[in-house]
Amino acid sequence: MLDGVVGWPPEFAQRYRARGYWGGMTLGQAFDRSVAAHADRVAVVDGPRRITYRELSRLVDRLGLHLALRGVRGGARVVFQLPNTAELVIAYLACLKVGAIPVCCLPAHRHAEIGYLADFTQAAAWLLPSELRGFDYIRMAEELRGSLPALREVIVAGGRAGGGMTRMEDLLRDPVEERTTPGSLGRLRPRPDDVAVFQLSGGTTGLPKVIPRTHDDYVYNSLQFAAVTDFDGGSVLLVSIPGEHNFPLACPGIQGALLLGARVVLAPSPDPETVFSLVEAERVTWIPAVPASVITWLNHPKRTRYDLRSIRTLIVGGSRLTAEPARAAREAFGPALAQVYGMAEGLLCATRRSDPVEVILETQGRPVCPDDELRIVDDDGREVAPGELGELQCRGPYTVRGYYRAAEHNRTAFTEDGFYKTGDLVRRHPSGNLIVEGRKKDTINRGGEKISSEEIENLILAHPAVLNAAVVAMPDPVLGERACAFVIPRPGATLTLEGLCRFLLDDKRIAKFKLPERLELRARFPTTPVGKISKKDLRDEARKATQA
Ligand code: OOB
Repeated sequence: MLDGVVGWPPEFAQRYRARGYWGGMTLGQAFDRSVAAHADRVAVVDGPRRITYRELSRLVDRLGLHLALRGVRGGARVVFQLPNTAELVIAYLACLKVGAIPVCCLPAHRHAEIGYLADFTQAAAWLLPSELRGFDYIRMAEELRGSLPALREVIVAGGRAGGGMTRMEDLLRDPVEERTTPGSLGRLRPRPDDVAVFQLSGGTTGLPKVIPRTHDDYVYNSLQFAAVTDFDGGSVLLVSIPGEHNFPLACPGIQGALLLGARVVLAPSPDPETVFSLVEAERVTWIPAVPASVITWLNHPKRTRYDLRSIRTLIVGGSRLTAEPARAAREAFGPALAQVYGMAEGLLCATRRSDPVEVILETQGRPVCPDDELRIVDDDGREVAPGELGELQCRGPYTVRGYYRAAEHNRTAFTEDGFYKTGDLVRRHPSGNLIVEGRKKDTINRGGEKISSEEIENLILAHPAVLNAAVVAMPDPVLGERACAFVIPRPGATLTLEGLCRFLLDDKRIAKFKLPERLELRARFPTTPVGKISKKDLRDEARKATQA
């Protein structure tokens, strides 16, 4: 086990194995088994490219061998920043097979996020596009490289590479297997209880937290989620959310689809017409989506011109699906609509096809595993009465016991008996399903992308015109929430939203989705009885300001 990873206590591990949740198989082995059974099926559709399982497996093994020869194997960390293309799928599986650990960053991340995460995980490699939506990733890599001594390989997918970088295309074309004797590299295959993937937390702290998911737990995550949401080898999955996210990657996601012999259709973005035309052309059956996308799809004037009848499951989560779009989605997609409440830390809840309509519309589902243990507690950590609101804590065979290298934070993020404190405020619906009513944690959920208030506040505080700052959520009809920054300027100084955003983008170099979208200047902040900034009052002020 990697240093800095908290595993499950032996008695739990034993129970999860005995009950068959942990199958003792790595993701790579499970993929190989699927390839053997489905070699001629189409595995991945990426624009005009259609890749069969046989071909995919050949590319995965080739890239894996290249990585291993470069020392990217056996626990080495690999920063993933690839858009939804076949290269993402190939590289992900290649890493899993040689025991390199994908760090699930996003194409939207910039210097601040990548610089921190590559350093924190001591990443040996970084996979990135050359250019995307007008942003030059090669330049970012050139600018960051010098400060990342552990980073040996920068591998570029699509387009040109910079000096000292490698084009993934060149690796995929080079039949390295023909000149490498099998076994000459020693044992490459990881063990089922090794860390397979590093996911990123939704972030309540100043810096993002890294979530270690093992092969055993991540295989189960995908297959069990598939089982309760009617996903099987005949399914056609459409991925329009950035593929590194846990939801489109592993619930059952790209990985689950490929373990089952299903087809993965990659969309570059959730743009409505792109999605509709792919659904029609590929007879897509299964779509994971955030509420913001669903709202945009429902409102699109050309939706009814496309044949979307192949959709069997439209599963919505990542942020709360409110009543009105839920009803509209049910009208448009009928029994295909389902809800999921999940987290990169593990726990997955989903509504079931057999649930009564109101339960599908009003709840965010129930756990997918009989051994998911849930507790709803008050501020003192005592369980609340049935139906009352409280914070959800959870523990189970695919919920981590700690963040990577975060001993101190883990003491407050988990209970002594190993429950993860979700920070979400939930209540039980009479059906037993959960309703997610809000949250205790200080984050903004912007259309499913999580923003840590503390992270952005710390950056704003570095602005010379700022005396104090507080970032809160303000309501948005499509995204659900957006960030509103409250700032007390220094005496005589002033600040505009534009100036603040320029500072955050050009000086602090953060991902654009984290930018505040409204700035409110104040002489003082409302406080709580104990003298802390009252975020509740600020949220109320932000709400009123958006209505004005
Ligand atoms: C998913 O994962 P993360 O790690 O990006 O975010 C987890 C957080 C939860 O703690 C909760 O605050 C929020 O996102 N959330 C929801 C929700 N689903 C997630 N809040 C309200 N309603 C929902 N349905 O977001 C994620 C991971 C796996 C599957 C689906 C979503």
